[in-house]
Amino acid sequence: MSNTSPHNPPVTVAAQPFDYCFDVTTTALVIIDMQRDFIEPGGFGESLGNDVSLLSAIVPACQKVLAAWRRAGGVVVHTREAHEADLSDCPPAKRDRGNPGLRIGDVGPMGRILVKGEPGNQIIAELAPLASEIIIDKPGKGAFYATALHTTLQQLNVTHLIFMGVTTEVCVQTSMREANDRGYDSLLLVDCTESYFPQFKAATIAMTHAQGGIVGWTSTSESLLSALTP
Ligand code: C5J
Repeated sequence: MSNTSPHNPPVTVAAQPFDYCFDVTTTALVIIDMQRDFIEPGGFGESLGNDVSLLSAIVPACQKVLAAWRRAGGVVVHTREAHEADLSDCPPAKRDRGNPGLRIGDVGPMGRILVKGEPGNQIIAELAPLASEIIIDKPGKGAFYATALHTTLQQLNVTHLIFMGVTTEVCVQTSMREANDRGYDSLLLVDCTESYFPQFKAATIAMTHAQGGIVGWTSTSESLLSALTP
């Protein structure tokens, strides 16, 4: 894919393993699964036995990046891990695995776990999508599996993706790998993604930019913000 359009000044972000260059008009900010189910008590994340307070710490940095990206006029994509009410798109193995306190589709404090339209399935208020922004409901961990994301991005001539969201080693990493295989150049903002397991986050960041950026690039919100407003 081409790196920059000849009509727009490229933006260069200090990143690992080397600078990440993009053009705002061909780049989307992709915010993975910042939904109440993962960030707030009573949702899917907590039902699996996780400490959800770890994840809410990234919200202020995500807000700053989202505000700057909106000012720059870039495409914004929000994803939600979300199943149909009849769970027809939820493989039994996904629902049955482990021993969660609440399974996908069960009724919890924020409605049915990981089901479309339920209160817990909404993006947190701090990062609420604007009407003009793209929302992708995804039945899998990856944002490209069984969704219109790739087609939508192709229609918008998007070639570069900047990732934020949760959890780093599950839905974020899976989506970045899917993007990589489809030819996108992806950047992960390390202070705008979080895991319930710090060691998994660290490993994901390392394996993303290893081997010359085998999956993509990593950087910080500060580096992106200073590159957007030189
Ligand atoms: C998980 C996600 N962790 N959004 N989902 O099950 O990463």
